[in-house]
Amino acid sequence: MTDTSFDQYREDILGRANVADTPELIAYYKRLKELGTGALWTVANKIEPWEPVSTSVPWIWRYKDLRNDVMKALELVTPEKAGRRVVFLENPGRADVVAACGWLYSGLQVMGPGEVASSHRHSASALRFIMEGQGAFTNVDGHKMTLGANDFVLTPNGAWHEHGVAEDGTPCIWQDGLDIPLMNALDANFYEVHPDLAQAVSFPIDDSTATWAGTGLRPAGHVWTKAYSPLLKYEWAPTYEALSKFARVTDGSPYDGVLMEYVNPHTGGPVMQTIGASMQLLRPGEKTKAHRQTGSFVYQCAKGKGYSIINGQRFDWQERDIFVVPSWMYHEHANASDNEDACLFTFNDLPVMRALGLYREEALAENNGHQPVLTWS
Ligand code: GTQ
Repeated sequence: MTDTSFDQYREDILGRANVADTPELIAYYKRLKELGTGALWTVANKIEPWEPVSTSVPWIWRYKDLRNDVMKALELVTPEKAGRRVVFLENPGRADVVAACGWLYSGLQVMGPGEVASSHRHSASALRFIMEGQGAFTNVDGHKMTLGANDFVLTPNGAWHEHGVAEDGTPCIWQDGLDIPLMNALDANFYEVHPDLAQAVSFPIDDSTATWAGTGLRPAGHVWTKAYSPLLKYEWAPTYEALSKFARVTDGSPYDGVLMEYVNPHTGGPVMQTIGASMQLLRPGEKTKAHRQTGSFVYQCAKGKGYSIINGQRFDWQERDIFVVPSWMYHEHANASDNEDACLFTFNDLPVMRALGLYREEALAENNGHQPVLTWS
């Protein structure tokens, strides 16, 4: 039996919609449309597929292709006029909702020395992953933080935030990640500009890491009631050190190598309510097996080089390249170097999947867990 005839057979015996058009039915559908209605059996198989069918496509944005054009925005618009000077990443299947993948937005923000983008807050949860430049900072609810390459910083929903670069800094580019499309899908997106355009720095610089980043320690007597992590910045050096140490004592996951999640030190849970993030290390020459998950994933290569096979398509990546894995698509990763680690930063919507009881994962059973490569880019 071919695949198509098997699907037909399943639909015939398992009660899936399978109604052939007749002139009477076509006239009936027309009439239903006039009434602002429709016959469920004409759309049932589409709106209730056997399993998730993402309209997002696996995709890669290579930094060598984007960098010059992102820098060019420095000359073309000011942060005052643009609000945020950002080149967003548009998934070809999600242009209508300005998503990089699923319900996740991503963009590359660029700022020059001495520039500041005005303070605002919104329902969308946001994060930054620093790509290059010296002197970047962000101020989140009065907590000002200095930022360096591969630092991961939160600007949680409802928190005032503004970004900038010190006078003596260099042009900085960082990746923004937000759940703007999800907030819009839920019709729940509010946006507010700070009454003073800039907010005060209310705490000592980098107080969040000084207070909450102690390994295995938490500040005695500190009360934290917000739904997101009190640790707002996760620096690269301790992150890489944690991964390197863990790699000495674990084989890691067959699908992800050595993967560690950024967590809220207060709860041990994800950093924000809707967005989770992790960093994974692939050892020299390591090749993982394929699995698939409900959830959308936006990756940035933070170190090294390699490739990922996503839904049968191979994407070669190196430091600063960004690629996406849509929900329920098989993916596997490989480190292409024989002597250097490769590290992949990821943000995702797993906290939403888990909170709603929708999280699933499945290993590829066939072919020893590896996908055949159908296309290569
Ligand atoms: O910095 O708050 O790329 O609100 C898109 C929307 C960045 C931000 C983006 C935003 C921001």
